[in-house]
Amino acid sequence: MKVVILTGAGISAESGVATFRDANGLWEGHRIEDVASPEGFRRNPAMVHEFYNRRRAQLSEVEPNEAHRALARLQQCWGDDVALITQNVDDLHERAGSSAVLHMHGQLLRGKCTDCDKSFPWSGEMSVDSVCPRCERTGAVRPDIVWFGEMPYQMERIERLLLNCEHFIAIGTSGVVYPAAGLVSWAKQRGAKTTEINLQASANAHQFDEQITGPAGREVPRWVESLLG
Ligand code: BV8
Repeated sequence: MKVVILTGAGISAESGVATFRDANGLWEGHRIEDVASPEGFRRNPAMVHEFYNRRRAQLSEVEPNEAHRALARLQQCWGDDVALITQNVDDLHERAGSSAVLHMHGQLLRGKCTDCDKSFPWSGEMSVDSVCPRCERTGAVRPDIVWFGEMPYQMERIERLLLNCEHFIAIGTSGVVYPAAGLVSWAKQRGAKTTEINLQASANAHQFDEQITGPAGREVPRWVESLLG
């Protein structure tokens, strides 16, 4: 049974991490396009660094919830038959015990250098004066996050996973951002069963065979128990 899981901000909501929708397109008073785009970063790098520094710092104040832990259990029981793709940039899946998490939109706890193009772990503050740990250039370090207009990570790997996927499940995502929101139709084309767990129907709910409505913290453990028996 090949299961491919895609998670979004809704799986971390009960851990206290703000979702994009709740922010109504405004995170901490900033427009999304000003803080999550290369143009926004070019225009005002200090503001974008501050925005990500606050979110990176918040990671130490939040904990994984029962939904993250249930997916880690499923991975432990079914091994490589389960693939976990996330749009989230937090580390809650890893801290719940998940492995091989595919962060298609990057990670808060990583930086990358616009000069040498290397990516590296980064846990503290980042600024326009940060030094690249690989090439030692100053002022070329940015969050290793996929911004709007940038190519998501690991798309070839994700396409291969969907080729022989038997069950695709989307958890806590509004289904408005592509190509992530398009994964369900790739899975359907390959004959996979498609399930969505969400508080409410997402923008692409019509593409799912099964809709499980409710908070991820309650519904994901139930779904995992239904698989593990
Ligand atoms: C690309 C990192 C091309 C940033 C993110 C016009 C039409 C279609 C597409 C486009 C278009 N114009 C531009 C595009 C492309 C664009 C796009 O799709 N735009 C949308 C807005 C129209 N996409 C891109 O730019 C992507 N790149 O296309 O590149 C390309 C090709 C070749 C070469 C170069 C480039 C890149 C997109 C990635 C952007 N980065 N994140 C950061 O985090 O700081 S996106 C970000 O928002 C997330 O990662 C996620 O992907 C997305 C949406 O967030 P969700 O996770 O879905 O969360 P949201 O808040 O929206 O929803 C929460 C859901 O949870 C809700 O449904 C809610 O009901 C539910 N929920 C809440 N609480 C709970 C719950 N469910 C269960 N339990 C709960 N307790």
